[in-house]
Amino acid sequence: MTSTQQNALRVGMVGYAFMGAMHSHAWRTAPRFFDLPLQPELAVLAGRDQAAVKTAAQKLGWRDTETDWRALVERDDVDLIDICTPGDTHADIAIAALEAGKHVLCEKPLANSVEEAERMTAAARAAEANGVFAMCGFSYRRTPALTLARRLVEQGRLGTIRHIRAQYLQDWLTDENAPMTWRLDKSKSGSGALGDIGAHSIDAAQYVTGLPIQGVSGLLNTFVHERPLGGTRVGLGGSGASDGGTGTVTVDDAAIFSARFEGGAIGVFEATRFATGRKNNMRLEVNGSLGSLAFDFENMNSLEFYDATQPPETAGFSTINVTEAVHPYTGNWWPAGHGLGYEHGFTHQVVDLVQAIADGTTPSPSFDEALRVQKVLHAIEQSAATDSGWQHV
Ligand code: SOE
Repeated sequence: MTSTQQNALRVGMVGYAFMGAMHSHAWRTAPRFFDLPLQPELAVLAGRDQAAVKTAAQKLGWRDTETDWRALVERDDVDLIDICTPGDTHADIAIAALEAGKHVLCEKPLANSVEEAERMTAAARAAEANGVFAMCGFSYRRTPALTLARRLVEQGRLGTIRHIRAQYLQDWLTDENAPMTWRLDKSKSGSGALGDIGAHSIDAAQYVTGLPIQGVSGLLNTFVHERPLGGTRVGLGGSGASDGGTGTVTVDDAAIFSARFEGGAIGVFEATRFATGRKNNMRLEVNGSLGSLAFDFENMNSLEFYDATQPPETAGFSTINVTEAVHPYTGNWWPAGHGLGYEHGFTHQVVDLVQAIADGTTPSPSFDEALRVQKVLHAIEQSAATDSGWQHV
């Protein structure tokens, strides 16, 4: 099967659940709204069940299918492998793809352990010498408001950073009868809320401030230890109905941790799937010597900004409507005020990955950056496991 155009970037994707559907949307949409130097093609979709992957390919717009990712990474009509699978397969697929000369986009978190992430990063560094590149899919940093936040910090508009405050609040597990999923099985997911959504907050905090986390103290908690087997996640096409039996939850339901950043800033983080009423509430606030910014994903087209250099009589948080053509990415979409959604961050992710590949530059977040997040996750788990510094009252 050959490309239909000269500057094609033929994509092979592994996995077609929530992230597979979202990444398919991004690959389809990016060339329609951005002038790209390479033209993504949805070439091959891989999944273990032949009938199911063919149905998914038809629905999501993929030309061909495979039932074995190993066959996919060896195909000479595929240029990039997009990994949308549970974390326990990220390392094997990414390393095989990079060694086969394929660019890689890998969903977050990079891996289920630092050891895996280190092997993936070594493979990415080696591949880059041959003009093969890799990116990890921390998509929230490509929400226009968070990209703007990064620019304001870079311009010095916040001054010296003092506080970072991050929460990622969901509630899809509040019901103790919500069924087991791979996300609750440590052997598949690596961790629970910590790595699934806490990783986003860690990446966003480091990205916006430009400051790496240097130390953490954490607490992990599991509220519900046994869940019904056989159901599907409600809200992702699942009814939650179960066919009997229970499984043991082996990951955290919630994580809270404090952090020390390079330069002396301190941070508090919270990630939970039990924040009743909060559906996908990712928030970040940064306080600096000259100002503050605050982002709330449930109001994702706005960025709150406080300029402490303003005279007191006019000081106050202003709401920046991040939909003007001057703002990151937004000029390629709708007129000011019409707003973007969750899916646009994934399209912007594709845009920047394709541009980096065409320019021969390292995409960001690179596997090296994602490895740093993995090390923070591991440090939090180590801290929580040793209960160090926890004073019992
Ligand atoms: C968890 O519910 C989840 O699907 C994460 O896995 C995604 O990374 C995040 O974008 C939305 O929430």
